Amino acid sequence: MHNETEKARAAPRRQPEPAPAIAPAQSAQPARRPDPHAFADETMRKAIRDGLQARPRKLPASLLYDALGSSLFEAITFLPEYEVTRADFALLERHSREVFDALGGPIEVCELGPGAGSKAALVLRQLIERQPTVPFTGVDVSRTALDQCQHALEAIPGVVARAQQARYLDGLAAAPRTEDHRRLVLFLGSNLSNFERAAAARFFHEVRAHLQPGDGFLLATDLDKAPEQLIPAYDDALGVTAAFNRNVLLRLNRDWGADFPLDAFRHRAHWNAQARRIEMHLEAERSIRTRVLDIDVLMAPGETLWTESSHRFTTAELRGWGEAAGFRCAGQWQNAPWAFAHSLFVVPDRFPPVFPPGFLPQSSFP
Ligand code: AVI
Repeated sequence: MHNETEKARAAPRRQPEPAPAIAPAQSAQPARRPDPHAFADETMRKAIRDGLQARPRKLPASLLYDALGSSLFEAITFLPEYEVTRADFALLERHSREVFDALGGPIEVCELGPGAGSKAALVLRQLIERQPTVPFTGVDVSRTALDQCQHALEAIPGVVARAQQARYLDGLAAAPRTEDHRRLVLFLGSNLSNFERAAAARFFHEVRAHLQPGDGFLLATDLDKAPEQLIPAYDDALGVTAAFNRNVLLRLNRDWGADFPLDAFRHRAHWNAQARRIEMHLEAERSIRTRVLDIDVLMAPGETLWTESSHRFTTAELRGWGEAAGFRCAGQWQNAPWAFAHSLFVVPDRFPPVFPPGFLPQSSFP
């Protein structure tokens, strides 16, 4: 469940689920599932068309997250090679109370992309020991994910869980506030990894603009590490990540009228050292000819479709972005040997408003 920035624009972990297929009678057109979110559908159509015509060809990463893709991602989080999720849980287990202490209380929690709610449950079980009730809002574009999350949290006495079906920042703006509570925004699972770096830096400003003095932003991110350690996490022995990646072709065929032969594409995960990211591609093993939307796609053997980027960060880089957005970094906790960090950013009391770069005309600055 994710993703207004690169991830929300391009890679929410779960997209609005399409409605059941309605095949138009006697139509020569392949059946396409109408998307109830027509705007999202139009945005996706444009992204697919533009991406297929770009070089390298690049597809919106949100294509990875239909119902099957989200389930495959869930499976990835259990793979021995993919330590990201376990590191996130371990830090939440160890340091949530220090996060609460740093904020003071009482606290309300708002999670951007809560998935099935298991991380929120871990946090809220600890928070409920300190205050009689905890208001919680989960923000996601997926109704299914929100329902699962709400179900998981209902089991915790004292938690008042609400759902906002929206993109991250819209949902954050709309989430009702509880009087005299400090808001703790959770953005976990290293979802920031799937943003382009510039969008990641911008996201801090965007979140900051929706918070008040005393509020906190807890960000979980995977850190730089040796490619030998990282690549297996994106090219696992069981082939789950390969299936997760190839599911994009399945979606293009089913929902967008393409007929990519799935067996002609190989999953590729490679480390781009300069950009400090893992890139997932689908590499054509033979010549491919298909038509998607209204464009002909001709691929030579070895040519790829770029489906996702997953960036790595340093703690200093994250702190710098947070501080540039007007936060104070109140703590960073790291996991080892799998390098992963939780960073807590707090809006200082009495801090001048900070605007994203370009928000004000240049002449406004001295
Ligand atoms: C959701 N996101 C943080 C995952 C990642 O690690 O970038 C998505 C993923 N892609 C392949 N494996 C997992």
